[in-house]
Amino acid sequence: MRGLLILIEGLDRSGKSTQCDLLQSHLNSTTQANLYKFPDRSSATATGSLLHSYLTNPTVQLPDEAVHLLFSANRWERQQDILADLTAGKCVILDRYVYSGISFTHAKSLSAAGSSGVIASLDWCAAPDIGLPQPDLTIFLEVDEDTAARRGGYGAERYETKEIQTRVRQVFARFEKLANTDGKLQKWHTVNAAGSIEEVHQTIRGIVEEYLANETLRKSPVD
Ligand code: T5A
Ligand code: NA
Repeated sequence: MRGLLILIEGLDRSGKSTQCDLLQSHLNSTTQANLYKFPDRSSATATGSLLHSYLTNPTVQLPDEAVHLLFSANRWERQQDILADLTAGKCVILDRYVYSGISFTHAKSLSAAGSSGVIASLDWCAAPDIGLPQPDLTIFLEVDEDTAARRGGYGAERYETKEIQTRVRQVFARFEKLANTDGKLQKWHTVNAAGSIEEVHQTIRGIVEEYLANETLRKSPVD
């Protein structure tokens, strides 16, 4: 049986990476689990270092459309590895994925930070990711803006402004609404991430265990 593809999404500083690490350790005690973090800034990708400079250095200028395609390309660079892991029966945890890609570009195009003056529609934003492996479940970590802003390191990167974060939050809310009405969308679980690290971990474990125990919740085949 192929492995479970688990996506952890959320706003900046909602605790995604912390929770991905904890979930990976937990799953590794009984099965094999690999973690992919997007953007993948490592040398495993050709696009990672460019995206890292763009995010951390305000003097790096790139058209918004080009940046969007780079984020998608960065996921495509790991597509074969993800598929190989799943086929080998390993669980795969994704730290951000296509929903971050869509939300940030769309939100930015509506905000003062947008450089091109053209609104990037949700359909345009989603198009380059069509064909990537689809998660069996998405866990969305929700945290209010003030709590997120109090957590370490906030404000250091390009998109960590209140205007963009507020708009990103609105786009994510649309995904949640869609997930409840559109059978095509992967299962979406919103988790309150304002609790302690351990509380959030236990909630995530509960959701994932249900998918691991119930084969019918797993999409098949990977497409
Ligand atoms: N982006 C990304 C796009 O525009 N398009 C795309 O396609 C993709 C994939 C970088 C930016 O790229 C954009 C979105 C982003 O703006 P990133 O590399 O994921 O994306 O960003 P990071 O800075 O690594 O991660 P985040 O800011 O999103 O943080 P996390 O992973 O949500 O939070 P984490 O776990 O690192 O925790 C942050 C701090 O909070 C503490 C942690 O110890 C840490 O100090 N913390 C808690 N404190 C109290 N209670 C809890 N429950 C806590 N959980 C964590
Ligand atoms: Na992170």
